[in-house]
Amino acid sequence: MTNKLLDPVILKTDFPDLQLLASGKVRDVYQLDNERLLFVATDRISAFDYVLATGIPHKGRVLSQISLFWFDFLSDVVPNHVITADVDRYPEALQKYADQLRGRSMIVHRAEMFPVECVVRGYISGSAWKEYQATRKVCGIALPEGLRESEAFPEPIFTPSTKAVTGHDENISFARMCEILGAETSSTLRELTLRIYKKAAAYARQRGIIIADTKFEFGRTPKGITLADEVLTPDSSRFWPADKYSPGRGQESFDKQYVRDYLEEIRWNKQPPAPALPEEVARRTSEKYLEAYFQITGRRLDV
Ligand code: PZK
Repeated sequence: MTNKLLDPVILKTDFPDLQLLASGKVRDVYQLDNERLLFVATDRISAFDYVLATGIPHKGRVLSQISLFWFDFLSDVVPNHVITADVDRYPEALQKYADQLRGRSMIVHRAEMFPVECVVRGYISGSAWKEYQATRKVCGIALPEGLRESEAFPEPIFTPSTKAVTGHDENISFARMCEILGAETSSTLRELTLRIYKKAAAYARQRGIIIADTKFEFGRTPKGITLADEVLTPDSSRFWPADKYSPGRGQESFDKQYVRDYLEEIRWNKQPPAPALPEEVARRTSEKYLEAYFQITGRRLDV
């Protein structure tokens, strides 16, 4: 019999003596000292831009372990910010939080982050599909006529964005990125982004997942330009189940489809407060995250 008390859903962590550096919809970053941060993934889930009242069992661990898999898989292409995810090797001052941290956290190098999000798209979807229909371009990149929704681009495209004041991402041209970061850094980030995406997407495709698009964040550390944040997770990417892929329409989300379907069904007006999820929707969604972890890594997460 499984003891569910061993895996409580964590919506809010409780680290009273740690200094919070940044808090996102689903993850939090704490400052440990001048060189090191503690990165923590909770079990929160967002949909239609809001964090829901219900957590998804195992989600924080699944997303952390997926990022760790990719950091290792990509370590021959780019250095990454991970120092360790082994809680037994965390500083003594964190040991009292070991049960909250295990499996869902990592200690990372503090980086000087570049204020541009490095987005790469292999398939046309979301804001890119809207922009293409209006202008036949995406982020200033001219594209062939006649692309259908969800179709693969002839080649993956680099479509950088910046955080606008609203908190929403604003697509920018590569020329604008060069004004912000300089041409040399911008070219390096574009080349790295495309190489990383191509290597990861080819691997995932063989394992039944289409990575339609994704977002990387880079910073500067003593290792040089370094891959940071979370990497190639369902939260930072569009994952599509390959066996259901069909261009000419929007695709099902690998992980959030049950959540979106439920929220549409109850006709939530998409204004706060965000509703809770029925237990069955949360459980089936949890199973999708565990399945994504298995499909990508070939391993089952202990539950
Ligand atoms: C850093 N974020 C985004 C916001 C999050 C993450 N290695 C690093 N060095 C310095 N800063 C950051 C990182 C990383 N990764 C990333 N903010 C700061 C962010 C909210 C919650 F978990």
